[in-house]
Amino acid sequence: MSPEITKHNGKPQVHTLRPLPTVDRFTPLTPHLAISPTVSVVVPAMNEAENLPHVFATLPHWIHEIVLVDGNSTDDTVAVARRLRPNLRIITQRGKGKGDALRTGFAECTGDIIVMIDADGSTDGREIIHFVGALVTGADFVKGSRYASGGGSDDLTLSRRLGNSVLRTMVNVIYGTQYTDLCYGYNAFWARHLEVLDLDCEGFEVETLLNIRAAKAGLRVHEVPSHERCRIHGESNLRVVRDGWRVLKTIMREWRRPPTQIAPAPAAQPAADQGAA
Ligand SMILES: Nc1nc2c(ncn2[C@@H]2O[C@H](COP(=O)(O)OP(=O)(O)O)[C@@H](O)[C@H]2O)c(=O)[nH]1
Ligand SMILES: [Mg+2]
Repeated sequence: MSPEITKHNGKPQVHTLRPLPTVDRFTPLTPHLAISPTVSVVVPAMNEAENLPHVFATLPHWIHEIVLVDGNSTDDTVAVARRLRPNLRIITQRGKGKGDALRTGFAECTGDIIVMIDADGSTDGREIIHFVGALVTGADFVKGSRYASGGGSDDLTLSRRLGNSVLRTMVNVIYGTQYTDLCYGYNAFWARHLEVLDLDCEGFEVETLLNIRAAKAGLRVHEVPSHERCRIHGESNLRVVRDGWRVLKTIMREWRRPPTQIAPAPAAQPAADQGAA
């Protein structure tokens, strides 16, 4: 490999360029973009039988696997899911809550990238490519944001908007982040970061915990605009006061907890790989 010569403080520096790892398989996402990592989508679902056909219809064909974590649904969630996608992996959650469901689902994923998406029709699978695009171009963790330019929500009530705004400001001040959104269920990350994210929560505080742990671990967090629609059928399981209180407790508890160290990055990061050894 020929050396690259650059100048630092006027003195020539000789670097040997590190070769890119050979990749033997690419999945085309669009006529212009193909990627080598595989993508798992985790869908927590509790009584979402009526919504699943809409949700699955938006998922791109190039996804490697869908992991549906059923919260002991009393409707036909499992049967509908199986009928729609016979290859889908269904896991029945042992514990309770969305956080517990996601933790269970993440542990079962075999893909390189994990995307979390809701089963109520509020999150659009056609946006997954934006999350994956940000990850393959250098991000460690990608947050969907309803407040970023181009994002939005049809589903945020005034109390949720206020709560999210106060809690997000607290996180930004305490953890030095610049998040525009906090409690949003559409996020994606490299599976290799599961260890530092170290999920250990039960309920709707799960997104807050992921966002805080990603920041504390020094992960490169990007936001992509996302549009949240209203849930199509059924009612939200979230209770503003109960779950807002859980989020607040999580923010304070994490403040005292020592940061989790980032694992050394493997050679899949384009920015690092193009650099000098
Ligand atoms: N497996 C499982 N999924 C859950 C649980 N609670 C909520 N969910 C799912 O998490 C997603 C978001 O929940 P939702 O009630 O819509 O809350 P909201 O989006 O904050 O209003 C939906 O897909 C729910 O089916 C649970 O205890 N277990
Ligand atoms: Mg919802």
